[in-house]
Amino acid sequence: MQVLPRGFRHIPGYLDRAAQEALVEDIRLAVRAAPLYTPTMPKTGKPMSVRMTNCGALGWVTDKQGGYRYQPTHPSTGEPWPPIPGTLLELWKEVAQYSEPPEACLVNFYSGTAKMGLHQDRDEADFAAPVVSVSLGDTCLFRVGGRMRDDPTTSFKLKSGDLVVLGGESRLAFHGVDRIYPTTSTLLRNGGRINLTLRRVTKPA
Ligand code: MD3
Ligand code: FE
Repeated sequence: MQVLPRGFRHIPGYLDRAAQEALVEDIRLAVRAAPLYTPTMPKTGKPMSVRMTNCGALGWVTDKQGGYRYQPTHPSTGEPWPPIPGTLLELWKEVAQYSEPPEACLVNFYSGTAKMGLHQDRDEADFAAPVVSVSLGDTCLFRVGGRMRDDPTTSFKLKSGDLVVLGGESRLAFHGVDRIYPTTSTLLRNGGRINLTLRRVTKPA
């Protein structure tokens, strides 16, 4: 039986092709200022297969020494993260149903063989705010479960232009990306998948 946590919304085709192309250009500019880097797991130092960067006042990073955290600067360049593109701030206003703007936009880049293991997003101080995710480029097989690691999971595909809003009970649901389907989109010249996640990190005053 398919069980999706309450507050989970998948909106297929939210962004049309022109909006996706414009967003890719915004992300290319951001990546020029804040290059993709290879994050490593806490304690083991094992590299993740997904490469990452961020936009916004705070960015999510991980490495062997410091573990999972948010910080205001890029781990290699030491520079502040570039601003979150205006179109993403507008998109948050449209779908988040949350009064304050996001503080972080994590940019995940998946090559054809990259994946992301089942995990919870729990490094934020404010779980009242949703996580909003935008998919660009190749289709992926995505999995979402419940609040406990062993809860049953539901799998489905996320395509270029799709949005996922994780609010309410779904905010702390376990989730992951099992695989990428190469050559399923023509959006990115060299293929692969970009996922953007918008997050509120601190509690508003
Ligand atoms: C948040 N990224 O960066 S985003 C991550 O496609 C991450 O790159 C995935 O998980 C990606 O942390 C998935 C969509 C998503 C789906 C379910 C969630 C984010 C979620 C459930 C709870 C919180
Ligand atoms: Fe996540």
